[in-house]
Amino acid sequence: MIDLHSWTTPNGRKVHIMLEECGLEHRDHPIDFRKGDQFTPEFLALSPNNKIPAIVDQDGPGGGPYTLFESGAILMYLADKTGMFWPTDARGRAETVQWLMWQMGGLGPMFGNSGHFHYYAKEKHPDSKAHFLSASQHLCKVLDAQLAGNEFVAGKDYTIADIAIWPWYMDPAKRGLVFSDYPNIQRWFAQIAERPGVKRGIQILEDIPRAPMDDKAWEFMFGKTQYARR
Ligand SMILES: N[C@@H](CCC(=O)N[C@@H](CS)C(=O)NCC(=O)O)C(=O)O
Repeated sequence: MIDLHSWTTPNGRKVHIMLEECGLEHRDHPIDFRKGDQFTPEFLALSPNNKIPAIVDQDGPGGGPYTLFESGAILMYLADKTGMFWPTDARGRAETVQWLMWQMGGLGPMFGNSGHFHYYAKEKHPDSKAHFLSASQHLCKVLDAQLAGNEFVAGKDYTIADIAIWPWYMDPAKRGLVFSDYPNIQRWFAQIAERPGVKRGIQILEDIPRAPMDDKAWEFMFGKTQYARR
């Protein structure tokens, strides 16, 4: 049994999809960061960086509970645990890790910041908005070119690299991106959207009532509480 502590954002959803794709049993615990759930002592004990997702595998390595945070690390751990979506040959595995790192270090932060300046930022910073949009558009061009010659991100097989990237394209307009500019990404996105495990994964925690995006929520997410020393 895996205890999942998460929310319906791209970093959360990649783990939700992986759990469903692998057929792993899980109990879901919502962390609504508009309510400040990410700052409870119980959650910080699992995820000291106050970010979702975190998991506790009740049947961890060597037996007993094992806690892990950082979505990329969780995907690799679950892939190791199940042997799924993780090529066994050295070349295939390195390609998968390469694109996973590309997502974790590049696409995630750039899309997140582009979303921030298009959607959440209280003050409009045209330079910041343009900078993160250009960086995101650049990453889309790189991915679109990769998918022009490959069915999946790391080649012919569906891997954790696809699972890590896919949820970031669920709402491209929120980040200022025009999806039709990237036809190969659109083809890949539509193909993966049809997978039953993906359909189930994106339903996880969807029905939980969420707190409104008001001043209190903004303070938790981007104000003093977010950056307090703990
Ligand atoms: N590198 C981390 C990023 C996690 C992350 O940024 N999570 C966001 C939601 S997508 C979060 O928990 N935000 C709540 C907060 O910052 O307080 C990962 O991939 O797990």
